[in-house]
Amino acid sequence: MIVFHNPLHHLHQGRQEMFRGRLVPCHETAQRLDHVLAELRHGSFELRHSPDDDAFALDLNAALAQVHTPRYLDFIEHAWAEWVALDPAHAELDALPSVWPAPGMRRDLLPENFSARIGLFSFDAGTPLTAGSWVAARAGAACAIAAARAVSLGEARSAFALSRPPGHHAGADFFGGYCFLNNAALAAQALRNSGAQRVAVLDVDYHHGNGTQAIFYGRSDVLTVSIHGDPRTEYPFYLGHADERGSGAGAGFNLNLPLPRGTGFARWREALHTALDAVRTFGADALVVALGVDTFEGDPISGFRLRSDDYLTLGQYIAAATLPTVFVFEGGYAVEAVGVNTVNVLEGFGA
Ligand code: SP5
Ligand code: ZN
Repeated sequence: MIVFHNPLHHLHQGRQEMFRGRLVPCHETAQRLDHVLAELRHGSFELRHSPDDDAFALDLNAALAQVHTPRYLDFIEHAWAEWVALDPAHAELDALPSVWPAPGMRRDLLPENFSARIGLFSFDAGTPLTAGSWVAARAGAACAIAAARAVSLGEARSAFALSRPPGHHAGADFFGGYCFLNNAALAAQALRNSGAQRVAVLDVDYHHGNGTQAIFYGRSDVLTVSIHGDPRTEYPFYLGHADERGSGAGAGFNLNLPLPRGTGFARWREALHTALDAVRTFGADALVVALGVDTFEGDPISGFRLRSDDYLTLGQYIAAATLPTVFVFEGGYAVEAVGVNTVNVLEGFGA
């Protein structure tokens, strides 16, 4: 399997996230990815860097604009410089939003005030924007697109984008849930661009992929399926319920399979079976897997009970769909186990 790895991911390292009235250390750390990389080096994977040549940069800009809005991309690219220009002391802090527009308030006007703008383009106070966030996220997105291209060109049946920061909570015009650019959505769109008529996105991260769902909610060419902690009790709370089936032309092309906190692999794999049935019925030409391993029993912020060996089975199930497949790295916060669990999925999948 070809793996695209983002050598710039270290440039994004948030200090603190807001949790229950306190700023606590970020769960989404650079060490997570280092563990995956170390584990990959033990296996038979072909490691490549995310492309960074000028021609690819132009393609990347075009690809980003297919998934995200111009004003959002413009904000994320320049936010750090604006933040530091407000006060040189900001260079030692992260930018975190603290005010958001409620329904009925204006989203069409771009506020001049920085705090107002960072709130307009986000949905939580758990996703610090740092000096290197844009550069890291952009290089991570490049991995996702390069992985999609490698699979489209038939270089391999599957590829893995070791993107960081993660992506599936980021929408067309907002960040949150540790995510800035929606890597899985970018991979799906890249597969569409290079000829796949129907692309399925299967999201197995513990948290509902609200950004990916929202991006494709009105479209029938990309099926989005997500297995996740029930949003009645689990983050991101405000999306991911079973009755969300898509809208307009996209009606019937979104499937949510929420499961209660505490779910173990026996029940989880039944949901995976249902999810893969939906992918088959849809007639997908290619598959994107938003691969979070925060379903692990030892995950510090999640509530499912998968064990390390279960990830081998998970990979085998996905392989049985016999589709060209792009895996995109998402969550997983039991740092010591993230590498083994992630690589188990890839090894279970096979080539
Ligand atoms: C990509 C991804 O997995 N994003 C997840 C974002 C979750 N953010 C909310 C985290 C809530 C943290 N709860 C801490 C509990 C510690 N006991
Ligand atoms: Zn997650």
